[in-house]
Amino acid sequence: MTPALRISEEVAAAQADGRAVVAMESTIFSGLGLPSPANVDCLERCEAAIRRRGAVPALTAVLDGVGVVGVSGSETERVLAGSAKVAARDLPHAVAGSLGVGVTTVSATVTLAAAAGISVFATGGIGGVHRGAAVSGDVSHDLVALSRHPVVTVSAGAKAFLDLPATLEYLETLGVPVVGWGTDRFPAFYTRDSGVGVPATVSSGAEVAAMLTAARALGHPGGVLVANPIPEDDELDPARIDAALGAALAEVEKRDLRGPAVTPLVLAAIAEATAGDSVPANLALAENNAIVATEIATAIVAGGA
Ligand code: PSU
Ligand code: MN
Repeated sequence: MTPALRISEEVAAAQADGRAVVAMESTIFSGLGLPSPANVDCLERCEAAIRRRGAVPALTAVLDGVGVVGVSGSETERVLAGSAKVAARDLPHAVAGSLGVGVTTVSATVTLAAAAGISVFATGGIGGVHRGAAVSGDVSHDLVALSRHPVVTVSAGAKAFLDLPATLEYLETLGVPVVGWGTDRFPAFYTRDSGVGVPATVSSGAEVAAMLTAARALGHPGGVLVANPIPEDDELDPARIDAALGAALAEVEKRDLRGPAVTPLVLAAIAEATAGDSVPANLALAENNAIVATEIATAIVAGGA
C-alpha cells in the first residue's frame, strides 16, 4: 500500500538537522483562494520570506492519494491549478480514494503538519463561525483542528465575512489559546481591528515557543492561534470592505450557497467590489504571516521545544 503521508526530502532533511520548518496550506494558493497569477506570486513571496530567514517552507496538499508535506517542483503547478478543497474530514476519503489533486484547508494542513512533526503553520485567515450559524450550523472545522493538534497557526485573524465575536467565543469553548502579535485586538483579515479584543498579546517568537512548552508540560492539547494583523500600509478601508462584504453575502444568499462553496464566491466578489485592491492586501498579509511564523519556528527549534 502507498503510505498515506509523504514528507519531502528537503523538509525531512531540515527536520533531521534541527532547522525550522513552516507548513503552509494550499487552498489560498489555488483558484479557490486567489486569482491567477496573484496565487503564484503569493506562494513565491511566502516561500521566499521563509527561506530568506533560514527556514524551509512545507506546502501541503493531497497528490495522487498521498498527503504531501513539502510540495515542490512540477507538483506545485498541479496544486496551484487544483480545485478540490480538502478539509480534515475529507482527508481519509481523499487518501483512500486516490484523489489526484486536493488543496488543503487550515484544518487539513494542521492535521498533516502534526502528522509530519511540524509545529508552526502560516496561513491567510482561518475559517470560523459563519454569520447565521445558529441556523445553518456552519462552523469551520478549522477551529476544532486548532484545539486538537499541537501546531501554532499564524493568521491575520479569521475570514472577514465571519461572525468574529462568535468565532472567538468558540475558540474559547474549545480551549484554544489566542494571542495577538503586537496587538490586543483580533484582526479582521483586510483590516487590523475587528472591534473584538484578544485574551493576550505577544511580541516575540520566543514567547510563543514558551507557550507551546508550557502547554505540553501541563498536558494541554492543541496549538496556539497567533493573530497577526495585516501591515498598516496594506490595510483596506473598513467601510469599503463592509460594503463589499454586504454585497457578497447577499449574492451567497441569493444563490443559496452552503458549506465549502461559500468562501471562494465571497473572495471573488470582494476582489470585484474593491476593484482588485483586496488581492495585494491578501498577498501582503500572507507574506507577513509567513515572516512571523518563521520567527516562531526558529525560536522553537532554538529552544528545543
Ligand atoms: N481564508 C481566505 N481564503 C481561503 C480560506 C480562508 O481568505 O481560501 C480557506 C482556508 O483554507 C480555510 C478554509 O481553512 O477557507 C475554511 O473553509 P470553510 O469555511 O469551508 O471551513
Ligand atoms: Mn464550513
